[in-house]
Amino acid sequence: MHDNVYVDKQQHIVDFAFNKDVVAVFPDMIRRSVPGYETIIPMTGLIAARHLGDEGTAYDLGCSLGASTLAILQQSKAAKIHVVGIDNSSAMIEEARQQITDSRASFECADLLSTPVQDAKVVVLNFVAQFLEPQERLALFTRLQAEMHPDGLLIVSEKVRNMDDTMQSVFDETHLNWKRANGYSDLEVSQKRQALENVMKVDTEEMQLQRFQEAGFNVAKQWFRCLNWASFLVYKRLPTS
Ligand code: GEK
Repeated sequence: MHDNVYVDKQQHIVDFAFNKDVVAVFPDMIRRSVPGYETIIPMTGLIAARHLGDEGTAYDLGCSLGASTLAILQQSKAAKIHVVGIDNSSAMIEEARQQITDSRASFECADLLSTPVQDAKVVVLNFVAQFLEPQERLALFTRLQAEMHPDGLLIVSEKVRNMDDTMQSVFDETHLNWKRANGYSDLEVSQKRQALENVMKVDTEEMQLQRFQEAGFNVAKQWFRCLNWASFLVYKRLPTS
């Protein structure tokens, strides 16, 4: 379904929420709004499935409709893997349950901040930490580090901002042009930007890498970047190749 959430002029732009209107258009919205999404999700599936091997549990925190969950399942034939999708939007979870019926997956409507990930070999946070309060982020990553399997791998994708003002403008402008090229009008772009302003507080790439280290992870590497969107592989201990 085509994303037309911000097509008409709105009197008051309410803060962005993952409600039923958004759920209906979500795959179209995220594909046309997040540069690199269509690379990051299949690669998440590939990397996570390989890391899980024959058995183990992966958590897809802030799973929305379960795109990363599905990508992992598609890349693994192992019967003994389990992927748990967590989201605090009941509209998202209901739809994910309808769409993904693989018995190796389960979905739960819960706050990821209070969801244990005991012994998880893989935890995925694709475009989610950016919606948490900045002061909650280090505590979350520290807890994930403590709870995950000793060989645990965290895959984190986020919108980032730049320390360099010139490049920030260049990337912002290019993103705007990309959204226009994807069929969004100027009105849709500006209304969505306003709606997101209060709910999305974005860190720099350097802040992300430093936080992974402070949380106790051993290795953190950015593996993908397109304009202001980046993805990181974060390991509890050095992986053996
Ligand atoms: C994808 N990962 O397709 N607890 C649980 N869920 C939360 C919380 C929280 N505290 N805060 C936000 N969410 C997906 C895309 S979308 C990104 C993730 C976007 C959920 C929220 O309900 C929404 O479904 C998701 O995080 C963010 O790869 O729309 O830009």
